[in-house]
Amino acid sequence: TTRTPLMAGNWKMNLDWKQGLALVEELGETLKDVDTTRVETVVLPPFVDLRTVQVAVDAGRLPLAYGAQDLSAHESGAYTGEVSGPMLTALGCTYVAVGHSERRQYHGEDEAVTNAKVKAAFAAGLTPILCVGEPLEERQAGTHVTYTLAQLEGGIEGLDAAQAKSIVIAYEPVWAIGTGEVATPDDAQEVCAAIREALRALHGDEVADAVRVLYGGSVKSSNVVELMDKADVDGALVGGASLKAEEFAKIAGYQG
Ligand code: G2H
Repeated sequence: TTRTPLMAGNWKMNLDWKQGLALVEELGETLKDVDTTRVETVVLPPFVDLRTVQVAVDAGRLPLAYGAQDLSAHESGAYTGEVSGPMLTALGCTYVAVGHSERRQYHGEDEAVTNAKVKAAFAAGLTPILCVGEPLEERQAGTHVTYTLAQLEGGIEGLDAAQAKSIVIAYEPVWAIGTGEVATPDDAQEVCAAIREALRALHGDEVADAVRVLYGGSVKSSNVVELMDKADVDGALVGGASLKAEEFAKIAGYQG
């Protein structure tokens, strides 16, 4: 593949600013030995840790890109508790996760909201990492591909070709998230390939061949190599394992 692999650490709702600072310092050390240009390395901390990451990156102590786990669909104004895309861009963010299953499950975010947030991300100059993936019932019923592709199509509706080409898709089967139960490399490949073919049907070869499709769900340094071995898996969205500097550095420095 000619696509640059991408490893994104999703800290979720972990680490207050002091703990975030400690992890940032550790990551700066452990990533020294990692070629973060070969594998694009990204962290998605809580909003309150973003400024810490920005300071370390600007000082040359942390060789990675960063972003947020969510953003508002609105640009500014009376939306109490929300954080906008332009606010993230001003903090040096280049990525933002959209439609994570935990947003869909616990905050009722549907296709329309997810699509609006994808568009808000692009409007602010951010690259959305659109998360899709099926719950256990859909997997058991054998409808996991159809279900996931419907989320994909809803999420990217109305994008132009340039936007579609730059988006990142993360396939995260809900049953594999934080459960220790990783999808098999073949399971991951099946859906990641289906996502790429759906992009091909909608936007053509150039887009389909450029888009990074990540796998997420209990990725660790011990299983990342076999997942990355698959033709259509271009990286990982890493939760729990991204909270340990050494582990995350091993994932970013994996050797295929
Ligand atoms: C899936 C993943 C990161 P974990 O949500 O987004 O988390 O690696 O803890 O399963």
